[in-house]
Amino acid sequence: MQSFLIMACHYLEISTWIGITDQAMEGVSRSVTTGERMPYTNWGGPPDNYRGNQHCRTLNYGGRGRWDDDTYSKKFTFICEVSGY
Ligand SMILES: [Ca+2]
Ligand SMILES: [Ca+2]
Repeated sequence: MQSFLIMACHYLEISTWIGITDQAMEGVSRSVTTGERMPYTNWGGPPDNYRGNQHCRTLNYGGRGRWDDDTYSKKFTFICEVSGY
């Protein structure tokens, strides 16, 4: 999945929501769509769960393809996973 996300965001240099969250269990990244675990270690900044309120993963923070955790209330470009294609 990570390689797809990097390809999809190749020309973007802005933070992008990628449909992954640790809302259910802090520190455990899972797909919002499938619940599949999405372990990842190439963070652009520490996944610090700032103020206990950062449960969404973004791509392209601190370098292209790198992840960050952030709050739901921020507005970023997004990528959604759909089935049936
Ligand atoms: Ca979190
Ligand atoms: Ca953070």
